[in-house]
Amino acid sequence: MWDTLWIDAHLATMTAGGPAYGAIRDGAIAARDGRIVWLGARGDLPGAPETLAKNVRRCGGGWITPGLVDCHTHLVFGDDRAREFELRLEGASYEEIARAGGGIVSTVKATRAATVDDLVASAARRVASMTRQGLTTVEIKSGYGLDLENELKMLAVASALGARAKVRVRRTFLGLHALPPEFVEDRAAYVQLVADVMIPAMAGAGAADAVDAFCEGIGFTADEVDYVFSAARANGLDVKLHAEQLSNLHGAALAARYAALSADHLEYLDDAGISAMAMAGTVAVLLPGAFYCLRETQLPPVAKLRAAGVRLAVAGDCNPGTSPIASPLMAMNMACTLFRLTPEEALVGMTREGARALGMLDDIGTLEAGKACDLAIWDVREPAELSYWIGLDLLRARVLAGETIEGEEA
Ligand code: DI6
Ligand code: FE
Repeated sequence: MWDTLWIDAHLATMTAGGPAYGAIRDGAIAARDGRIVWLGARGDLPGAPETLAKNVRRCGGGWITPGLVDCHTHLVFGDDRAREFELRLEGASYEEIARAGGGIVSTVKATRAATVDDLVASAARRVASMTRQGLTTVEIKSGYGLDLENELKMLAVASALGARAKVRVRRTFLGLHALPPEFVEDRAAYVQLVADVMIPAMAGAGAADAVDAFCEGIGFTADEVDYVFSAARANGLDVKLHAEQLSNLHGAALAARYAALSADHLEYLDDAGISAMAMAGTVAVLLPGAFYCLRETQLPPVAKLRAAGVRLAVAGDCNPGTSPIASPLMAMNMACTLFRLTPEEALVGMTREGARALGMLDDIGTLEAGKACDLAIWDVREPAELSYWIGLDLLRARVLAGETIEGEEA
């Protein structure tokens, strides 16, 4: 007997190669022990619903998608940067503010001063907004501690959020985010500390799942990233990279050389970077929220990425500086409006490709028998509505590992 069977809904399985959205109209999906054990057309159920499952949930004729997967966030941080938002509206650029000691470094000060409890409380509010939009997996980066103790503190907060908000959390160590104030005279020493001390400590403690870096004029050079990536690999950690966001330092090609899970942002990506990513199977993570908030005009080369067969994920980049957005659906809307993704690509990007970008596609990201039963159940008539509406409450229920966490099905 199954634990739970959901009916009266269409399924957007998000599997590739079949109909749009991998749709199964008038479908049914069943879970046992937290995993999907059966899905298909309701007419193909092997018996009457009540004879098949302990709980039968009716979904009002809406759509069931995989729970949303936001594969790139920095949602743990102290304080906020509303003041910097005002300065930018008065004409200061993001880079000017960063070079003047504001920007990321100001969040580092606030994050170092915050306790674990402070950080859990402020971040829990942001995660709650996201789970109310069907989020079941989120990646959370460190990068506002910039010393071992505070980076570990941030990753511990990330883990605590998973249990508290009932989401799956992937933790990424972003040591090369900004140069901490105490190392301004000696960048090489900081890069060495990250590679030779912090990464082995993170790996030894099982504190992080992957390593990221900010490869940028105001961040770190490709050589510095290269050095840190070899340490990550030597310690058995996956890598990913903030690449080509504000300029082209050929970070995506470097990431591809390390078979990175993803290269993210990519506004200034060139043709060589696209081919390298295609060859390596590195996912392109598009972050339209940062593009929007920075009023960027250089578009990522979406059509060329598509043509080269590079997989496209969409993520929120929730952070206090360039993307104060706690809404995966808003990121999907922006991916369509600003980057010209189709609504189907946007949803694929926030489910299947987000999961691939986290190395979790075997377990989540599509509706398939054997995967974790993480579902978002929506009051929509067509899945395109998920990218279409702005600010409308669309979620009917959220299911994590077979358990209804939020909302209710009759
Ligand atoms: N790129 C971004 O958009 C964020 N980090 C990064 O490497 C910005 C983070 C911040 O401004 O606090
Ligand atoms: Fe980011």
